[in-house]
Amino acid sequence: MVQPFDIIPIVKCKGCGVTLQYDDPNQLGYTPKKESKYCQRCFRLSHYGDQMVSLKTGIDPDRVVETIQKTKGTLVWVVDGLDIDHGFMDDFNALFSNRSIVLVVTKTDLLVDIIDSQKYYGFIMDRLKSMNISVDGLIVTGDYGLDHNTVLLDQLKPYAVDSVSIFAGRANAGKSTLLNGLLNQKILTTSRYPGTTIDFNPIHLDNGLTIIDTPGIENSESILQAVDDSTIKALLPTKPIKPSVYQCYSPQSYSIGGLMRIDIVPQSTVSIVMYLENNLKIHRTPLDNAKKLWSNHLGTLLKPWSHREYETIVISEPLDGRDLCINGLGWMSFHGQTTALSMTLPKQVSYTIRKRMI
Ligand SMILES: Nc1nc2c(ncn2[C@@H]2O[C@H](COP(=O)(O)OP(=O)(O)OP(=O)(O)O)[C@@H](O)[C@H]2O)c(=O)[nH]1
Ligand SMILES: [Mg+2]
Repeated sequence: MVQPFDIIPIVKCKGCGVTLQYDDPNQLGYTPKKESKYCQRCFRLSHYGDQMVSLKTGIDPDRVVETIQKTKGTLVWVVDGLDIDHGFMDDFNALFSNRSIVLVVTKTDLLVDIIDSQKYYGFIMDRLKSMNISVDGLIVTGDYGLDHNTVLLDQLKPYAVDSVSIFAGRANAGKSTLLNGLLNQKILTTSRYPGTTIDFNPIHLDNGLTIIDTPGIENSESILQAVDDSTIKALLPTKPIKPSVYQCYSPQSYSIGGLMRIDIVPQSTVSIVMYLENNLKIHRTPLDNAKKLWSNHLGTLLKPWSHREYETIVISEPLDGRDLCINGLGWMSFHGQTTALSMTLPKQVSYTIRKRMI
């Protein structure tokens, strides 16, 4: 017979929403202390920034979407302001129809040196239109709008028509950071790595409202999925982006570390402005030397790099006046006509071409 003291209640980690367990240190949710409110992984992430387990695994994106669909409430969709293009799933509005959706754009403090707030706001509105995404409200956080908590709450109020608000979005968009700001307390675990929040994590507020932190929806076509866990942070900007400008007069190849390479034959002059993590090294070489450089130096001089196979994609669409956005990496802006342009990047990493942001 089961004795009452054998019944262990299900307790969730306050930091990441995972069910706590006390038996297996190698599985998610482990904590050695029964009275602990946080799992060991959250404790270590918060105190030592230590990864413990791969943060790219374990959360099934379809399950996250299904659970959001089944949960009644206002959807607060959080998007990383550096990568609006890859912040949504295909058919976004069809996935989340018949509910109020507020879009919150984060990390705009990283854009302060390159675009002003009015232009940025206009850019987002345009971009949403061209991606066929419609939302009921748009809030731009950080340096371009507001500081968290009270202001954000006030801005959310008109749209948060339900007593429940679900904060969801791609992994690493800044959902848990935003909620900590809104709560004015560091309750939820945040980290530089995608995949920090493990399960749905409701927080009941004194005023009767509930806000729910959710696991980020993994972006399988992001370059972050194509590199080792230890490399991820080298790709993610933490300081305002400083663009680097290149003038291309003759056939040239530009390698971003060993992550990707872009080969250009200009018609006359092409200027390229790259918006990437500031410490990534760009190697420029005459086009006829590019193949040799890659075969001799990928992973040594050219790093960070990917263990995945690479593929070369010929871009026939004119890029003059356009941005080429690489999923998870950043974007480059082109001015001037090219005769030929191709890029080599790890397989399954997606890209978009859009009207220039700046
Ligand atoms: N500069 C800057 N960094 C931010 C901002 N918001 C979040 N971050 C950083 O982005 C990283 C990810 O933030 P999280 O809050 O953990 O993101 P998340 O969406 O909850 O991530 P998952 O739980 O993995 O889906 C952390 O390093 C944060 O410090 C912001 O507005 N500006
Ligand atoms: Mg989170």
